[in-house]
Amino acid sequence: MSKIVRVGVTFPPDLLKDFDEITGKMGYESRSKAVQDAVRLYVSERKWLQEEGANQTGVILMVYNHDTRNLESDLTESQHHHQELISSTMHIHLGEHDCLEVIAVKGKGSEIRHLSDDLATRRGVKILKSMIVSV
Ligand code: NI
Repeated sequence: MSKIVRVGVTFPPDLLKDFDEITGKMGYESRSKAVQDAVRLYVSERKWLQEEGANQTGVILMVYNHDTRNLESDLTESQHHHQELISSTMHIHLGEHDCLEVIAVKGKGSEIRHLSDDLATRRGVKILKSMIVSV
C-alpha cells in the first residue's frame, strides 16, 4: 500500500464542529479516518461525472405523482428501453398521489446519465437523485 501523507487543512469553525459532532455520533474515534472517508465518498460520487465510459453502479431515486397523465406508462416504457442498465426496481406508494421508485443501475456512466436525465425531465417527476459510484 502507498504510505500516508500528512496535510494541513483549514476549516470554518462551524463546519468542523458539525463534522466532529456527526462523525462522533457515528462512532469515529479518529478525525483523520472520518475525513478520509468523507473525501473518498466525495471523490467516488463525482468521479462518475468525469468517467463516462467507465463502469459504474448505483441507484436512481425518484418521487413522482402517479396521477400525471401518461407518466406511469412513459416511465415503464423508458425503463424497458434501458433494461440492459437496470438491475432492479423497487416501487413504494407514498400516499394518495405520490410514488417513490428506486432504480438500481449498472453500466456505462454516459448511459446511466442518459436514463437519469430522461426520467428527471418528465412532467410529474418531482424529485430525482442519483447516487452513482465508479467501480
Ligand atoms: Ni405507487
